[in-house]
Order: sequence, then C-alpha cells, then structure tokens
Amino acid sequence: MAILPILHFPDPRLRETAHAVSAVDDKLRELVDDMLETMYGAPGVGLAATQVGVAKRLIVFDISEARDTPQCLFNPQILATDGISEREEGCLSVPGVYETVTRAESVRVRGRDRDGKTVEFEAEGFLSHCIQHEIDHLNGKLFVDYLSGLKRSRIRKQALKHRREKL
Ligand code: GNR
Ligand code: NI
Repeated sequence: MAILPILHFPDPRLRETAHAVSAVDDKLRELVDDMLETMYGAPGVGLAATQVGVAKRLIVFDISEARDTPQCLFNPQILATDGISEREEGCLSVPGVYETVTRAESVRVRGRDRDGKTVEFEAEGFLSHCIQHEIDHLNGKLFVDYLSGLKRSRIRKQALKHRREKL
C-alpha cells in the first residue's frame, strides 16, 4: 500500500471530469487500497480518485467513529434525492477551510463494489453530504464552488500564497 499525494485547490486537475471504469480489476483494487490508506492517513472521511490525480470514477469513504468500515464505490450514481440539508464541510484538497454547504438531505446511490458487483443504498445525514461531495470531485466540482465568488477568490489567493511560501 502507499500514501498518494493529494492535489490542492486551485490545481487544474481537480477540474477534470473523471472517466467511468469499465471493469474492476486487481490494479484498480490496489488503487482503492492506496486511496483508503491516503484517506485514513490524512485523516479524512472520504476521498475521490480525482484528488490523487487519477481521472477515474472511484470514491472511497468511511464515516464510522472507529474508522474500521472502509467503503469504495466505482461509477457512483445518484438515482434520486430528497429534502435539503445544511452542514459544515471541509475538503482535503482545500485544507483549513470549513464552510456550510446546502445539499440534498438524502440520496439513493448506485455503484459497483470492489468485486465489481452492483450495489444500491440510501444515504442520509453526514453520509449523504460525504457521498455528494465525493461525486462532485469526479465531475470537477469543489465545495468552494457553492460559496460566494468573493469567498472563493479569497480562498484561492490564500491557497496560492500558502503554496508560494512552501516553495
Ligand atoms: O474529510 C472530509 N470531511 C468532510 C466533511 C464534510 C463533508 C464532506 C467531507 S469529505 C472530506 C474529505 C474530502 O476532501 N473528500 O473529498
Ligand atoms: Ni473533498
């Protein structure tokens, strides 16, 4: 297993649309394990392949308190949504920024598991936000896109300044 470098806003690769996975093979399962190790190490509750520079439709997540329930979904799809819900979100690709985001309260999700088997379930509350956040990544969208332009431009300037200071 390996910890993969996480891309940071405003990296243009975070804006790419990821491609559907046609078949789940051992190489992709290895990517799942690396993404899980990266997510747990960060630490975060979710991670999209986009964030580690891989333009494939794959997300991993674990919202359990004990951090002992690793989950992955290939080609995740939202089939239906219900209600609206506001929650504070953060993102490993936008470190240090926490803002309230309005999303669907519950979502019906379908995808493929690590064996390529189709799975379908209902997510609500924090899990619902997390899954919507991860699927947004696969579509090149970041949670800061839901904020005002002024807030987003402040965050971008701060991120670029931070990056310059690190170089
Ligand atoms: O660690 C994370 N926390 C979080 C909190 C609220 C809503 C979504 C998330 S996902 C985030 C990790 C991440 O950046 N995933 O893409
Ligand atoms: Ni994120």
